Amino acid sequence: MNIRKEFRDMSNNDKKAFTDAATCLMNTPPTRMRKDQAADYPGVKSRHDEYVATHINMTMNIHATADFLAWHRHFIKHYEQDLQNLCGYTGTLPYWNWAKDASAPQDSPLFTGDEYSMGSNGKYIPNRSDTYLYTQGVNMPPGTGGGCVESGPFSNLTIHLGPLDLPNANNVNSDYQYNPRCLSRDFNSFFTSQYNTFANVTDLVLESIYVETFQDRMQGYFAGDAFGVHGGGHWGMGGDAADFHSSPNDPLFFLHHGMIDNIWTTWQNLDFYRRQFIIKGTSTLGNSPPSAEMTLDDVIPFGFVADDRVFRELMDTFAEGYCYRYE
Ligand SMILES: [Cu+2]
Repeated sequence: MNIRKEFRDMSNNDKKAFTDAATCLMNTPPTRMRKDQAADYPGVKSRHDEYVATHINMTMNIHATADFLAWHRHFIKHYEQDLQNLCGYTGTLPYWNWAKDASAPQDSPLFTGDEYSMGSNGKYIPNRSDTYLYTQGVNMPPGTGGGCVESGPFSNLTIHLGPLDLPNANNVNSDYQYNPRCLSRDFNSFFTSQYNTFANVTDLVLESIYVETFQDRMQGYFAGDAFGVHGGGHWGMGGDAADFHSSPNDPLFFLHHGMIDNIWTTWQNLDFYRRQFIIKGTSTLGNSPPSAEMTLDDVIPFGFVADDRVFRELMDTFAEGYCYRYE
């Protein structure tokens, strides 16, 4: 049994081993993209980029779908395995319990910017105005950073893909365009204090009887809850982690989705007999364009990340090939 810990509960040595391995993956060449595909994916320069490109490619089929939770579970599980197999990491994937930092994520011990942190906030860019987010109908105030990650792990990083749909950014013109730049962050309590508190998590888990309610509310497709814990976390991190398509550019993506997976397992475990294999929905974002209801026998693709998997195999963290739990 592998135990996934909250990042702040790890020893300094383990924290650094994790961020070293995450950096290593960004310096490891692609492993699954064939040479003859490289011309179609000019921005894919590393193994890490294969995760980003796969997420870009599948964005409209893995969010607000039946397999949102399962797809991201397997995506981050494979990331954990790559850290171990390609970069000599002996630990497990940490998660970030943002509820502990919901009032001021920029002050979190995870982001002090020392060598045992997940890297700092982005450099503060003053004098920015609010941004209207059309999809959610929300006026977003500027966050506490906005520029490049300044210190600690990931501060000397060059990322290659995206952004595709980030407000106030130079978005790329084509999906896999090569766009070298620093990693940016912009922690913003406007989101986390509304959507990522302990009360948000408990209400989500305890009030969602049906999986469709649970997954919709988590992603914020719910009247009066425009972001949910999933969207609140992404926008609360800001910068590259807030780009709908290319958010896995920031290694923090994998800690955020660890927390999302943690919440899903908690919800499943409250009534495991009924919830272990319960799914609901289609394979297109919000069923647009309309598509068939997914079943547990469906084969789910993982692009450059991993082999295809049968949906049913992704439903239980104690199943064959998994065997992990959250502490
Ligand atoms: Cu995603």
